[in-house]
Amino acid sequence: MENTSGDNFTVIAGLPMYNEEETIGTIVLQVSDHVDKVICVDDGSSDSCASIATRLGAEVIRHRFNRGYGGALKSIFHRAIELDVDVLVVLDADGQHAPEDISRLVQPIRDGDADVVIGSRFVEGGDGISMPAYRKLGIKVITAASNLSSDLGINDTQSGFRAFSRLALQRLRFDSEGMELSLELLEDAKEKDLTVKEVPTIIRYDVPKGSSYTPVSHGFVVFIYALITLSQKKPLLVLGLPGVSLLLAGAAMGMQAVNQVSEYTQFTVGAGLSAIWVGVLGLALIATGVVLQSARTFMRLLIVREFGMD
Ligand SMILES: Nc1nc2c(ncn2[C@@H]2O[C@H](COP(=O)(O)OP(=O)(O)O)[C@@H](O)[C@H]2O)c(=O)[nH]1
Ligand SMILES: [Mg+2]
Repeated sequence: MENTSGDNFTVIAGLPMYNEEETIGTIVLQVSDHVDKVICVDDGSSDSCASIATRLGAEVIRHRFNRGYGGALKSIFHRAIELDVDVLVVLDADGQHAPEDISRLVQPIRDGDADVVIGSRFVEGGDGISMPAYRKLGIKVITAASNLSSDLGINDTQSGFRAFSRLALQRLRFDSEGMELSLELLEDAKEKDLTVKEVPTIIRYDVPKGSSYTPVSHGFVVFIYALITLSQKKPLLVLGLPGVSLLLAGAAMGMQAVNQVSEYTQFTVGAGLSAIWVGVLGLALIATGVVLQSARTFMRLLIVREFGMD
C-alpha cells in the first residue's frame, strides 16, 4: 500500500456507508488527504454512493444485504487486519465527523499511548454543533448506565469517530450488529487490557442526514444493552435491590394484615396472602441474585486458574 506519511506507519480510514450519495464524495476526498487508503462499506444502499466512492479512489466493500452498522464495522476490521495496517480510523460517511481531526486520533496510537482512541464531544475542547439537548441527555444516561456495570471512565461512549491500533484490531471481538456495539467494543477493550483514550473533536448535527437511527431507537437499544450487561456483571445488585424492596413491602403488608386481625378479630385472608406472595417473590429474587453472583465469581476463578487471565 502506498504510504503518504513517508515512514512505514500506515493509516487507513473505514467508512460505514448507507445511502450517503449527498456527502460521500466530499468525505472521501477530504479523508484521503489524511490517510493512506479509504475503505467504504456499502450495505445494500439504493443510491449511487458506492459508484461515487469508487470513482474517487476509495475501495468499496459491498454487502449484498443490509447488515447494519456493526456488520459494516466487522468487514472494515477484517480488511484492516488483512492489510496489516498500523491504525484504522472509523468515521461516519454523512459529514458529521471532521476529517482534519484524524491525525489527532492517530497521534496517541503513534506515540504508543493508546490502543483505542475516541473522538469525544464531552472532553475539554470537544462539542456537538447544533446537537439537540435530548440527544446529549440520552448519551449521558447511556454512559452513566454503562459506567455502573463496567466503570469504563469514558465520557463519550456513543461517538462513531474512533481509531484502533493493530493490537486493538487483533484483540477486539464483537457480536452486535447495531449501535449497541459502541458499548460492547469499549467493554471488550477494558477486558482485554487495551488502553482507551479520548481526544476532543466537534461532531456536527447540521448535516443533511446526520442520523439514520432515530434518537429513541438508538437510545433504547443501547440503554437495554447497558442494563443487560449490568445484570450479567452485577446480578446481586440488579436482582437483590428490588428483592429487598419487595421483602420489605411484604413485611409491611403482613404487619398491616396482623393489625387488622386484632382490630376486627377476623382473619383477613386476602391481605395476608398478598403479603406472603410479595415477600416470597422478594426472597426468590434475592436468592437468584446470590446464586448468579456466586456462579459468576466461580466462573472467573476457574478462568483465572485455567488460563491465567482475568
Ligand atoms: N454499512 C452501513 N452503514 C450504515 C448503516 N447504518 C448507518 N450507516 C452508516 O454509519 C454511519 C453512522 O450512521 P448514522 O445514521 O449517521 O448514526 P449516528 O450518527 O451515530 O446517529 C453513517 O456513515 C451511515 O451512513 C448500515 O446499516 N450499514
Ligand atoms: Mg451520523
